[in-house]
Amino acid sequence: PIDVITFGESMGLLYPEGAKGIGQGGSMAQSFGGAESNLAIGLARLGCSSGWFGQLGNDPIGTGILKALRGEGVDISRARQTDTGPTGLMLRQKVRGQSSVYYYRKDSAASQFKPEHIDPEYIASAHILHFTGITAALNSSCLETIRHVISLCKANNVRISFDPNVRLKLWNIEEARPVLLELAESCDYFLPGYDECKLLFETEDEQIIIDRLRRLPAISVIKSLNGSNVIVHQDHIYSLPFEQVEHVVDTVGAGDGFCAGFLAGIAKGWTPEEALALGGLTGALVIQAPGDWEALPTWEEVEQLRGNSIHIER
Ligand code: KDG
Repeated sequence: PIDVITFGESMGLLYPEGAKGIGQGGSMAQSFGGAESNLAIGLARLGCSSGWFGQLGNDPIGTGILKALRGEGVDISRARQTDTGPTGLMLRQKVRGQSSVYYYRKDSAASQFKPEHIDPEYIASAHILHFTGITAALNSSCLETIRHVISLCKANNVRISFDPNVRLKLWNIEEARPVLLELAESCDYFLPGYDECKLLFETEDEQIIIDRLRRLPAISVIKSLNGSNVIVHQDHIYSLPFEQVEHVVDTVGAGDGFCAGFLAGIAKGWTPEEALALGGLTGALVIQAPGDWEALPTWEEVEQLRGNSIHIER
């Protein structure tokens, strides 16, 4: 069995080195990103078993992503490289403190993922299956693939974790809302950000948002509500203030880092409240360095940072 299996689109990532913006000359640094592979790396570093799958192009970027994931200890036995499209790319820059992303992912290999590419036995081998709303946004065959995976999870008692990861460059909120709410109904762990809750529930009212989350079957975790991360489950609400962060370098990947820590805690058999503390720590570490996943901590680093306070192994 694998603690957490996830799937989605991973892409090459290019960002300017130094002070120049995209299109202004100068050199670009190479990395890769993808919410789901970020999460899989985070889990592996925290000592959990994790698997990632999806389609990549038969190109050096795709090969590099697979090598890096393998090197991090992520199981990629079901990941595929195909000739039907390239590996997607994203360019990112930070200008005057504001990050922007430019996608080059239309018709990518990942976007051609279909239900028949899923290995049911692999899905059944997971304790937890995680996906994000980014995959749902790609196109209808990717959304159908998610629905197929959900039905396999339900048939095999695999718990489902879902991060809506609203990306308004991929679809508009009117298209996204019904789909993401449908997926939220079918998961066991729903992991939205507070800003995403506002978009999904069409309100700025904190109480209404909490009431809507209470009606979901899932344990919901609101990432980032007034300086805290908050668990909402029926009548139970538990709020934990953010970790102190001295210097925020790059907030991209913070949500994935949080989810990795939270699910690592759940996979280790901790309570959601204990898992929330680990998620808060891993999310806080990611934003103190550039890149989406590079600063994700190992379990040893977590122990060093925390002394014994987070050591709740059962
Ligand atoms: O969550 C961080 C992601 O935004 C990044 O890694 C890229 O998956 C990504 C996307 O589609 O935006």
